[in-house]
Amino acid sequence: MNAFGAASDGRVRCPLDRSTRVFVAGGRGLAGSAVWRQLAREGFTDVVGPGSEELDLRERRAVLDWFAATRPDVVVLAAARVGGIKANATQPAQFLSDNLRIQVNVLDAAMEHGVERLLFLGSSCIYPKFTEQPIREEALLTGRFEPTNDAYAIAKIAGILQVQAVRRQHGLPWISAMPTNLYGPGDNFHPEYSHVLPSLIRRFHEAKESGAPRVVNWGSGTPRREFLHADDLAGACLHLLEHYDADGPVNVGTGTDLTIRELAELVADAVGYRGSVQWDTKQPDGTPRKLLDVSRLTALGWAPRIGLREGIAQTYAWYVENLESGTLRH
Ligand code: GFB
Repeated sequence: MNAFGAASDGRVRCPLDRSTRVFVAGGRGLAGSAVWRQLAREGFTDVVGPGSEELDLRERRAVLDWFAATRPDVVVLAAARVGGIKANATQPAQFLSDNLRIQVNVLDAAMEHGVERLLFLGSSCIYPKFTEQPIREEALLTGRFEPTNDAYAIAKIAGILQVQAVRRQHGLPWISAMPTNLYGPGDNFHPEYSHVLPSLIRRFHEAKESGAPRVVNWGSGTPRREFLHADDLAGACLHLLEHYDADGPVNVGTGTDLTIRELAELVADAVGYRGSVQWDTKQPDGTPRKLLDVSRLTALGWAPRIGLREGIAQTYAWYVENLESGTLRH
């Protein structure tokens, strides 16, 4: 039996008081800003989360002091160093060190200051490179990682384990969620280091603007990926905080995937690019397929709402607007 008397599959009903103080760690990032918007939409009145210039979550003393002063009741840990395949492959030392430090500092501080409800966000890249598809939560640690993101995966797995350890040792109802590849407004559109979807939006947009007859994307175009809009992730986060209390992480995805080539066609379409598309097979493909089994989440009564075509169109509109107003992060 756990804190909320959950059923064996972790199902509970534990609504959060809308006046409770919620700390969204990483509240300026893609996932965290969506969680913040969701909480505001749902009537939460005391959401806090300083930007990294104000509080560097890698600095242990600063994090402990901030928790002592602010005393949040609930924490959504969406802060992380993230990036696409090239960022992960070329900066493994930072991905390992920054993510471990952010997590340990926030989780330790939350423990020390008696945070009762906490949601830790991991990633679908924690699962083995070659594993049965769709990937069930039980596949964790059953095989070798995709080498381009092993450092990030190990850091995220350490976070899952720390959450489980706190549950075991202190009986707190902390939980973890594993989102699939995310996209949406507020994403990073860096030409080299971002994830594939924002990279393609930028590349196709620039090609359209300059009248370039062709674009060259990375890899073979054959890997399959699943894409979840950040607003859907945010909905799932709140749903899990209010309906789930168990040890195991919960996959968060749409349950459907497509090839990178198909994704490129969708993006070209949304942008209105009519030139040709080529593939640079010297660039890494990464894991061949990464589709999450979302039955655990579905059984808890949650499903995504935003279709990929609609989500890409909305994200592209956001990109153009922010490009024109000079407010893009990259
Ligand atoms: O989104 P992405 O970088 O992440 O790349 P992963 C997905 C696929 O898109 C790969 C292809 O097969 C790339 O070769 N791709 C094609 C491109 N063109 C591009 C491009 O211009 N930019 C990028 N980035 N890719 C990440 C992990 O893996 O997934 C992270 O490295 C994290 O740790 C994230 O977990 C969710 O899906 O391959």
